[in-house]
Amino acid sequence: MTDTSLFEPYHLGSITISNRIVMAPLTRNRAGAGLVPSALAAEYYGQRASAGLIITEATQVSEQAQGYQDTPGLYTPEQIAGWRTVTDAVHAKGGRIFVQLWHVGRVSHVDLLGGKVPVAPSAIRAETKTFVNNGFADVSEPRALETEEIPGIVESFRQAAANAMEAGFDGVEVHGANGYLLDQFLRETANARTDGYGGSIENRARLLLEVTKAVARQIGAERTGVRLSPVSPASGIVLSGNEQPQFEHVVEKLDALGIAYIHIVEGATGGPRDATPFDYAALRTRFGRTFLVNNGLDLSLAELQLAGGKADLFAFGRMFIANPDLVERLKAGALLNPLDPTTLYGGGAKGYTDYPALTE
Ligand code: 8OZ
Repeated sequence: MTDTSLFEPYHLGSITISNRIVMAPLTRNRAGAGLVPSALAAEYYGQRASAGLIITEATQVSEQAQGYQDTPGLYTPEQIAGWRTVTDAVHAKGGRIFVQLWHVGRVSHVDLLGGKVPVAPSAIRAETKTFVNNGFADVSEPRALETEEIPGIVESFRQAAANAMEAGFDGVEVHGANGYLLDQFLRETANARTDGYGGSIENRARLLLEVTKAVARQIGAERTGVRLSPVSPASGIVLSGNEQPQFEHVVEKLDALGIAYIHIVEGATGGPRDATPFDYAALRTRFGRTFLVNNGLDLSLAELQLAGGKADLFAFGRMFIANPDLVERLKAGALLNPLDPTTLYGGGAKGYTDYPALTE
């Protein structure tokens, strides 16, 4: 046991963050025309700059990568400029911010893709819905990516990582979780490929590792993190029972790439932490640098995990939506604002930038 505090600085890669509390990536569906983050986004993230680290909402690496209405991108000059206003707002208040880079794969709809069909490891539709045309709809039937198309996917992540540096981000988190493209490749239930990207633990991990390597080469391994959700059924993922060896392999290989952190969603994303047994300590022992955990944490659980050496950093999601000054509130033992679930996705300032801080 150690007596380290959540509220003291921590060295993450080559930066120092002011505490061990991280704002988790949170989709809010409020991007403006051209899928550019709005002025409100700069205000929203700036309000939350006392987090040790902010990880942005999932952000598309290309047009093909979009799966929901009004989620931002990082592949046009306008999007880069929009994100620059966000990173400036956070840095002006002494905060640090990584962008989460995202390709949704099969979790999309033809109406979001200019009539094109979503791409996936295999032509297996997910039993899940997306948000499109101002309502929920079943995701479209996907098509399997040709082997020749895979380098283009890797390149889109590399280019978006380069764009992230231009936009002033401190680093990049590769979204390998929650049933999106890279996670789809990891799963036997979504990936039936017979080329080098399917058919074995090593092959299913290949795309995630190629993407991470390309991002790390572009911006530095010390600025690169990866998010994983080993046993989450998010976005229609069907578990196979073989998650333990699959994810142990992934983490060993990520460790060898020298990246700054892995970010583990424990249990079902936004749901129970322990519905499916999984040995997270076996991932921690395979990774030499920062271990960031998330899902349904509160202050006492985070303190317990820190004291027990189970993780280094702790990401809070819903609590950060409702409490811009979450770090100060946790430190003071203050009451927390309740979350308004009706304003999570889409809309404007209401439920976005109007949650009060303690001092207001
Ligand atoms: C909620 C709604 C839409 C997308 C994830 C990017 O689960 C998401 C997401 C969450 O990682």
